[in-house]
Amino acid sequence: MSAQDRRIATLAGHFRGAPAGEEGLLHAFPTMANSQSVFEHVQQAPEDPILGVTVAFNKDPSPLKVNLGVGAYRTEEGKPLVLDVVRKAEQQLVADRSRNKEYQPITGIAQFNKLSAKLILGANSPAIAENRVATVQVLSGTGALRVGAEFISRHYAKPIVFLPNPTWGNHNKIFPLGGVPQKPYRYYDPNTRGLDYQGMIEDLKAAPDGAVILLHACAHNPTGVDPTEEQWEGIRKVIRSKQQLPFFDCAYQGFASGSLDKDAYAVRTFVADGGECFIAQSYAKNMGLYGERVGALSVVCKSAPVASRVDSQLKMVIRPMYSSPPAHGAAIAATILADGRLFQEWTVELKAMADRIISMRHQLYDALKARGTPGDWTHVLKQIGMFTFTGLNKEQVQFMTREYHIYMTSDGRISMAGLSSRTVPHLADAIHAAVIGAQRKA
Ligand code: PLA
Repeated sequence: MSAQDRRIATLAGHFRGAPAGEEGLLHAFPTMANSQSVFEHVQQAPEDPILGVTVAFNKDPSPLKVNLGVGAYRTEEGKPLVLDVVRKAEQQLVADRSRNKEYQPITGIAQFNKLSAKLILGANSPAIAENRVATVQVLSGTGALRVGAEFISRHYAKPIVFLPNPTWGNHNKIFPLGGVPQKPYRYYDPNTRGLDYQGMIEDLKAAPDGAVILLHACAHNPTGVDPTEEQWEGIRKVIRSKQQLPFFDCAYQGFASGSLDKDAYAVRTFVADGGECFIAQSYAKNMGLYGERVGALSVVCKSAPVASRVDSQLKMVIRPMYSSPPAHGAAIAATILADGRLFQEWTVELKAMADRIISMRHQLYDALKARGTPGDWTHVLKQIGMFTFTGLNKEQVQFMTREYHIYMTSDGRISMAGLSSRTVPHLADAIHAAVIGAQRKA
């Protein structure tokens, strides 16, 4: 028998079935077809409170449906927007035959990192000039928070984070999973629909020295309520006097006021005092690069040698997590940030998005006034950024979804960026009916 014949004979033996005695043993393996799954006990998880709204929206066949759940910008025609400047940058990249698809360094595109730090800290930032900012490219804002949390849990003496109440629903999952337990601090006052400044200051004072304090750099999500410049100054003084560590989540730079510099105010005043901080930046909203996952994490340190060591340890967090970040989206952002003309074009398109959102605020406010909807709706005008925190409760939200096919998060948050002149009257009708209905019940 040749070697090949022997192998064929052995194979044929396998087809005839295992020799007696081994059969019982095979049945004992739980992965066999007739046994139960080893995952039988796994419970159906609930949909995500924000992204699950889109899942429900997609299933609704009604032509009236409007998705005001996720914070994603839409045009007046209700369509997703790819900025012209992004298309231009993308074309440049595609035309450049010298580009390849090699792995990126663990911390991403060096030029993107440099320009991201400059964007948030300002062109004349002494911290940048002194080389004491460690910036790494990460998977959008979420990735920045997750990498930052894990770094803090490994290297920071007080790994506990205080989050505003309420806050973006993913914060209180990201930090504990990254090894940093969380606690709330008072932020929003439902009675005034404004900032509970006194409560916030008291809670920061009561928080342990050295604790990490998460701050929304601008356009607080979900409330749309930001501190004034004087209030930021008071917050900064408390945080610095207690040697707490500010962690800025900056997901909406340019989307609050329409100006990139104005929206960086809070971060820049904290950096100007010479103290340290973390900054998570996302290009999802301001460049409309949502699905490209483009973001940066910066750690502003006291000295260049510390920043360099921090950078080396950020690599130790990233490498076993996802090895290195994707190239395409960050290359688009870097192309825009590096080219004066493209940068200028970007600021114009960004301002147009911010302005359209502000005009939606006015249209919604006017539509509610015109209907005589009970209540004070000035918060629709006053709140800042992508969202209005309407004050509608869970039942009212369910009613609006059921009767009007308007989709929003159950906390009453609506994405103003998802509205258009065409859909405002429909939303105003729905809010009006929900408010009147609740009054009748009461
Ligand atoms: N931080 C805040 C405050 C956010 O609102 C969001 C996104 C992120 C970070 C993360 O964004 P990124 O990872 O896409 O850069 N919040 C959205 C989307 C817009 C979401 O929930 O994922 C929202 O609808 O709240």
